[in-house]
Amino acid sequence: MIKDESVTYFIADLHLAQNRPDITACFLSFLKNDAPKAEKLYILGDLFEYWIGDDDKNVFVLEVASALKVLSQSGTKLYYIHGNRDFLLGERYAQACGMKLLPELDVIDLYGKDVVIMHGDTLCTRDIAYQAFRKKSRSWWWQAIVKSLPLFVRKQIAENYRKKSASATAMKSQEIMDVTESEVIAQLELHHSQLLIHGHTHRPHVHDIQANNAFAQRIVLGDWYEQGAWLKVTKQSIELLSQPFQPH
Ligand SMILES: [Mn+2]
Repeated sequence: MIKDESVTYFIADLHLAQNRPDITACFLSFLKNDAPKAEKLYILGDLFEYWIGDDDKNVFVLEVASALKVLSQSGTKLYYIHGNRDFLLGERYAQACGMKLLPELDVIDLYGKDVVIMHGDTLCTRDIAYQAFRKKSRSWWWQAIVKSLPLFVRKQIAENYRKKSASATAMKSQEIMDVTESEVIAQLELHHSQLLIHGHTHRPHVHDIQANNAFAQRIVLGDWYEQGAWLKVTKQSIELLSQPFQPH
């Protein structure tokens, strides 16, 4: 397929899981039919519902890797930023997918504009308990301990964590779960940027804001629980798009 040199896609929060074949089917169709048109595809975290290590090789994750690899070999450049669910996704799996791992915050040149990209969990500064866990779980010692555990133990921990996380999320207010506006502005000003793109909150929207004493925007990507969702950026336009799941 011919690449459109001036199209870039952004996706996040697919939460791919073996028990959700409808999401996987929609994603594989996106990789085959839509993504090849773009010169670049940025995956801004939570591609998977959870990730316990690159050594957890099953048919499901290998199928996703090979579909991404086909896309990268067709010439679309793939970039990946970790989410809060799949932050243990490593260099080995990224290579199998043909995607480049980016730092948790990156400033990219998007058709002449400096744009800040991230998963978005670091913007939710009012969620003190989560930020404390995040800090611990990104440390080398925590990751070394977890990676040394046998696969079945890590699976158990991930299952327990998901259950705990779901009940903790249900308890927290909508406000705590959303980004802190002042943190958004602080990041835009720190990086001299007028556009921030992130996922995580599952509230797709283009927010018009003010930063650096000028017009700025914060774009939130949609999740894939009910439909496929991506952001299409060209030299002239910015568009949040979605695609319904195929009936089966
Ligand atoms: Mn997330």
